[in-house]
Amino acid sequence: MKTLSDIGLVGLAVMGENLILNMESKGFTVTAYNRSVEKVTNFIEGRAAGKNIRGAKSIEELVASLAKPRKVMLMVKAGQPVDDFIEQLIPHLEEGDIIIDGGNTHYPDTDRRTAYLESKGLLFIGTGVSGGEEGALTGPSIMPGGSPAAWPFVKDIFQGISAKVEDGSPCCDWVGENGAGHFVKMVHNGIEYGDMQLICEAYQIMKEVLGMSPDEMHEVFAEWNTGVLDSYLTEITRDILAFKDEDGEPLVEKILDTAGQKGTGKWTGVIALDLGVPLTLISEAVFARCLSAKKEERVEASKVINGPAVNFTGDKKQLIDDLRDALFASKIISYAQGYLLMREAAKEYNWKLNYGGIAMMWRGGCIIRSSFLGNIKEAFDNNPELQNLLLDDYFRTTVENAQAGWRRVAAAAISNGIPAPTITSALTYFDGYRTARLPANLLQAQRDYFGAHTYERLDKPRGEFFHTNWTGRGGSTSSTTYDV
Ligand code: NBP
Repeated sequence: MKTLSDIGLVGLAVMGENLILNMESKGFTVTAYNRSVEKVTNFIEGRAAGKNIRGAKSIEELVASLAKPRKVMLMVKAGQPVDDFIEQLIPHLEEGDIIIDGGNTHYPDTDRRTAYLESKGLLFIGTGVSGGEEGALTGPSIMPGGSPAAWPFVKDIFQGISAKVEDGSPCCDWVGENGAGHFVKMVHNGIEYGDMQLICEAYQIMKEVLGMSPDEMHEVFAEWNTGVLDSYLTEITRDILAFKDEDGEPLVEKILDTAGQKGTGKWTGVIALDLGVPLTLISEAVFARCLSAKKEERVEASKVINGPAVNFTGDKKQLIDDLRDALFASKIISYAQGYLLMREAAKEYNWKLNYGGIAMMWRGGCIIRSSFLGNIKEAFDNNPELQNLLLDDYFRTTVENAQAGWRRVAAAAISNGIPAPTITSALTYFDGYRTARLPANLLQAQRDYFGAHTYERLDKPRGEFFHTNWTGRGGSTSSTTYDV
C-alpha cells in the first residue's frame, strides 16, 4: 500500500463504501472514516479486507494519512452533517487542500460552501453522483462543480471511477463553478421524475384502456427497449412487470399506489418558477406524486365523483404504437425543458455549461441513462448555441412524425378519463411553443383593465407601453411596468 492515500472518504453508508471499493479497484489508495467509528472497523475487516484501503479512527488520523493536496470526499447525509464535517476538517487542512461533497445537496448550499472554503484558502467541489449502489461500485455518473482550481487534482480519480460510454469516454466532466454540478444533478433528478411518470402513464393507459395484463405489458416494454426508448427505466419497467410475488401473481399490482419523494424534483420545479422557465412536464410529475400520496382522499372521491366509462373501440396494436410515439415525443419535451432550465440558470449564475458534455455525463451510470442522450450530444455538437432541442432537425422531425400518435394517446386518455398529466402537458407545451400568436393579448388587456398594468401593441415598436381607460371610469395613470 502507498505510504499516503490518494483520497479520504467520510461516510460509510451504501454510497461511500461502494465508491471506496470502486476507487480502490481503479488503483487508488483510500482512507475511510465515519462518524460512528465502529463502522470503520467493520468495513476494514469486512469488504475492504486485503485491499489498498486504510481506516481512520479520527479526523486527525484521516488528514494525516493523505497525500497533498489533500482530498477529502464527504458521502454523508446532505445538510447539516456536511457543514459539521467541513468545520471539523478546516483546522487540520492547509491551503490548497480540497473538500468534496458528493451527497444530494441543494445547489445554493454548494454556492455558499465554495465561497466559504475559498475564503479560508481551501478548495471545494460539490458533485452530483448518480447511479445508486450499483453505480457507485461499478461506475456512476459524476457531475462536479465548485472551485475550478480543484478539478485537475481530482479529475483522474473521478473520471477513472465513473461509468464509460461505448467509445470509452467517461460519464464525468467538469460542469462549472460553485453550485453548477449540484444544479445539473438536480435537473437530472427532475428529468428522472418525468421519465418515470411518463412510463407510469403509459402503463395506466395500457391497463385501463386496453385491458392489458402485466405479462402483456412486459412484452411491449421488452420491444420498446430495443428501439428509441432503449433506456435503464424502460428496462427495469420491463422486468418489474414480469416479476411475480410468492403466489405467482404480479407483484406490481400489490404495491400501494402512493409515491414517495425526497425533494429534488420539487427543487427543480421551484427554481423553474423562479427563473420563469416553463418546466411543465417535470412539475406535473412532482404534482402527480403529490396527488398519489392523497390515497384516502382519492378513494373517497372515487365513490362519489363520476367520470366517463372506459370505451375503446379502436385498433389496440395502433394505440400501443401510438403510446411508444407519445412517450418518445414527451420525453424529448422533458429534456428540451430541462435544458432550457440549465440555459437560464447558466445566464443567471454566469456558468459556462457544456450542454453536449452534460448529455454524455448522463449517457451511462445513472438512472436516466438512455441511448437517445447520444442524439442530444449530436444536437449540441451541431449547434452549441441551440436555443431549444425542438429546433434541432432530428428532434423537430422526430416529434413532428410522432405527433399524430401522441395526439391519439392524449385524446384516448382524456376521453376515457385516465389521468395522463405529463403526456398531455408535454403536448400542450409543444403546441404552445409552435404557436406564433397566443391569447396573451387578451390576458394583457385583462391586466390593463383591472390593474392598469399596460400592454404593448402589434402596431408599435416593442418597449412602448400603453394604458387604456377601458371603463371610462378609471384615470390615465398606469402601474409601473416590470416583470417578476
Ligand atoms: P445516508 O444518506 O444514509 O447517510 C449516511 C451517512 O451519513 C453515514 O455515514 C452517517 O454516519 C452519516 N450521518 C448521518 Br445519517 N447523520 C449525520 C450527522 N448528523 N453527522 C455526521 N454524519 C452523519 O447514506 P447514503 O445513502 O450512502 O448517501 C450518502 C449521500 O449520497 C447522501 O447525500 C445521499 O442523498 C446521496 N446519494 C445517495 C444515493 C443512494 O442511492 N443511496 C444516490 C446518490 C446520492 P453514521 O454511520 O455515524 O450514522
